[in-house]
Amino acid sequence: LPLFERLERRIVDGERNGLEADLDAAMAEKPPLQIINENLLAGMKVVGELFGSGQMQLPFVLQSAEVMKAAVAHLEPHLEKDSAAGKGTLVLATVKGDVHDIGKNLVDIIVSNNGYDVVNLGIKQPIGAILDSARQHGADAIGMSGLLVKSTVIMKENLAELNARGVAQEFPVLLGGAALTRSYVENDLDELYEGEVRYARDAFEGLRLMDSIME
Ligand code: B1M
Repeated sequence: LPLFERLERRIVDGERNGLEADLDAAMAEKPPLQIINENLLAGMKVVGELFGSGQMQLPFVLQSAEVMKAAVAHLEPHLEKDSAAGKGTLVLATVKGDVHDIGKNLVDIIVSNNGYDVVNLGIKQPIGAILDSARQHGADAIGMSGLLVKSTVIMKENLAELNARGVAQEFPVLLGGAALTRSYVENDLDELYEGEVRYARDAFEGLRLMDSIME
């Protein structure tokens, strides 16, 4: 297979051997961010489709996820970085009950490479822990990621909890993850949150929203 198709295929097949050499060759052709967006994420999309249609079993999905993570880790030091720093602080987590973190970690990379401090709390984070961290770090926004349909319900509960604790005005909330839709966030969730709640389709929209919050 040609190089870029092979990279996509590596994600689908969970094939790690020779990954770094292929990535280095790819970086000679185009910027690392473009490799992530055009080739690696394309592979993850295929994995999602195969898994969703029952043609791929969970252990293989996990292998694909591991190759994806290794690939991003290899590219990360080569990503372009904005020399600005201290633009603001984002506390970021995958919500309670959800282990998916590839998308969240991409948000971390993109936002932190563009001048923000990101406190990445990891996966399965209850709202209490997220709020404690946001207070401790004087966060400018809270970011929650979730990929399960169940997580959209958790996000709703989390927003209600932030309302109840009286911190909604203090913490704008960014939400992202494949189970969400823009209309669910902007219509259903926006209604119930007393502060600002915004949907980010991808890591770049997350960055743009941080920029608009800090304006
Ligand atoms: Co899971 N899984 N999984 N899985 N998995 C999905 C989400 C699923 C849609 C697959 C499917 O059926 N087609 C399905 C959910 C169905 C549903 O809820 N209705 C599913 C399921 C069912 C499950 C399990 C329940 C399976 C099981 O155990 N029987 C289980 C859940 C465990 C749990 O969470 N409690 C499970 C487990 C796993 C693995 C561990 C094997 C692995 C995750 C490994 C890891 O993350 N470390 C995994 C994977 C890899 C997937 C798919 C295939 C790929 C997800 C991914 O990494 N995509 C996924 C299929 C899919 O999403 N269609 C699937 C790439 C990533 C870059 O995209 O995270 O969407 P994403 O992030 C995007 C944007 O959404 C956005 O930016 C990113 C791009 O720039 N974004 C944000 C994300 N968060 C953001 C936050 C922001 C802003 C933007 O601001 C705060």
